[in-house]
Amino acid sequence: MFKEVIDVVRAERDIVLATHILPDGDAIGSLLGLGLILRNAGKNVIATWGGRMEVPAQYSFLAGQEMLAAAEDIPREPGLIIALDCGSRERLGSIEKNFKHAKISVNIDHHRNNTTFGTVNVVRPAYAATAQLVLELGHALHTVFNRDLAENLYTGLVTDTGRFQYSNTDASCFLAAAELIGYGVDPARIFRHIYENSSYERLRLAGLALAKTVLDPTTGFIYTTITKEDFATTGASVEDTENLIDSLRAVAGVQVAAVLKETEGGLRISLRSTGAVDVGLIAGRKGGGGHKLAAGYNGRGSLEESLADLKDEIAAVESA
Ligand SMILES: [Mn+2]
Repeated sequence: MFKEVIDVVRAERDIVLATHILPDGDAIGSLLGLGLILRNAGKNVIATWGGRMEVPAQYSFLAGQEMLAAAEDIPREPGLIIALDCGSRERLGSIEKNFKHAKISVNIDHHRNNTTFGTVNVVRPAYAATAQLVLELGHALHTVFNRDLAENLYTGLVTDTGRFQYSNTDASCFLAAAELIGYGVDPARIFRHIYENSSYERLRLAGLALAKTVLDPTTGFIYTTITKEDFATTGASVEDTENLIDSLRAVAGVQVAAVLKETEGGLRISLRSTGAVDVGLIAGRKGGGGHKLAAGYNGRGSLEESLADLKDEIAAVESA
């Protein structure tokens, strides 16, 4: 699976790693995890993503952050760039042009609608997390694993599987987890960092958002909205909305959950499905990305217009 990747990695000394804007646990864990693998193999590694270069607080414990560099500090024409957990070149944000101008570009991902935008592509939708692909790439490169590296990959695995509860969780996830625990990962330590590291601002924003939740019991569509005022009142940031949607998805009878957020960069719409509706299809039609159970896109027009449009999309998918 990784033959071509290994060939290009062996031939290059300086390697740029990139992941998608507003990186989640799998994005950061895969980015830093592969960074540590390549650094241990003697490579000079720079890791980055487009937009604000700030590691969300719940991932600040992860090792390898000294490899991170701001998007503007990346070579304009890298010899080798590897995108991780990124469904399309657009999702790279401001790194997109460096990716386009790279001599060799590699795309390692598990999003089903990945646009195979690299010169070398390893896209495996059957994998629950990109971190699982990085683990296997590590094997192929004969990596000596340690706890720092394993914690990065475990973080990707635990976040993208919803702590091993989503329908993408299969035996291979538990085998990977068992292997990573064997390298020294302490699941309780990771749990505390990722899921019990909530800020007061995040809690207050969740309170506002949950109080506004609307459920349509006939269609099973549940949603809430977060306005600029909500962010301002609570002092919370966009990153603070990351797991909010899971609370909506958890309600009995829900088919599709949505959170519509007014961010600095415009209206951002996150979608989750409990299984019957493919939200990746909906997001894909709107120029966004994601997979069957989790997807997102940028809304057009006002919050109200985007919400009406989303309701139409869901009705069309459900009646199809
Ligand atoms: Mn992922």
